[in-house]
Amino acid sequence: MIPKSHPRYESLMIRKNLVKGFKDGFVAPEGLIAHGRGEAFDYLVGEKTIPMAEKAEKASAAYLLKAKNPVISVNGNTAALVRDEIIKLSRILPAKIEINLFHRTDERINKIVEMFKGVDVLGEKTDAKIAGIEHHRGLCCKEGIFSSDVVLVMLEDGDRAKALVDMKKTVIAVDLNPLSRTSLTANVTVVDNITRALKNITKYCEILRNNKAEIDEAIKNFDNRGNIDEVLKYISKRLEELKW
Ligand code: PTJ
Repeated sequence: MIPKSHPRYESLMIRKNLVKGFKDGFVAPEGLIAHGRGEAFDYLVGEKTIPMAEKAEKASAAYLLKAKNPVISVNGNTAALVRDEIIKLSRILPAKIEINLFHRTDERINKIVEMFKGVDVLGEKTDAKIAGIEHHRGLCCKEGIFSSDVVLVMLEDGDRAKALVDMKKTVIAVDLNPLSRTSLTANVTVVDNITRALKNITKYCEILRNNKAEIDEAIKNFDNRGNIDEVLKYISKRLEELKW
């Protein structure tokens, strides 16, 4: 039992949920390693939503609200950590949900479908392929990711992010590592923990949804490369301040 008074309660609970997901068979063992990398970067931003992430979250909401066929891509880690938030966001927009796994097995797919029971999810059967992607992440659905105009990806690998951008889709990536290939390739990079990012994107969808002018403004004012540069400056400054 982890007491609520523990100074690292939230972080320990996230780990606990991922380990449970792993034991239940839908989080890949590699997902635990990927989470460790994310945690390290979360330390660097102070385990909170920094202003540049907030700006990217607002821009993400604007792109998603403007989209004709937005899709939220789900993998093992996101199913374990933000299933409820994904469902909430998909209803507000509305957006389709598609399961897309790097370490794809029928067993893991079925378990994730079961976790989303009662909600329409794509990805159990695939009928299209993303050009240039040889691994399982390339398998997708015609009515989902394949024909989408805006895709929200979390804990993504750089290959698919690039392939989706090459397909002229707007790629929104949530990734704590501002230097990952995904972060540098996406159209909107949210350097924040998925546990905070999804809530914030949903919050901005609720704020912006009836305000076309503000949606256009949020998109116009957003410069992804400039924002990543600001994240890197923020981290450097923070490290300087922490020196003794
Ligand atoms: O469930 P599957 O089979 O699709 O596999 C999923 C994993 C995560 C194993 C797969 O996508 C993978 O290997 O991802 P990578 O290439 O390790 O990339 C994960 C990225 O997400 C890294 O840059 C991490 O820093 C970042 N990350 C990890 N945890 C979080 C995170 N970003 C935001 N929030 C997190 N909680």
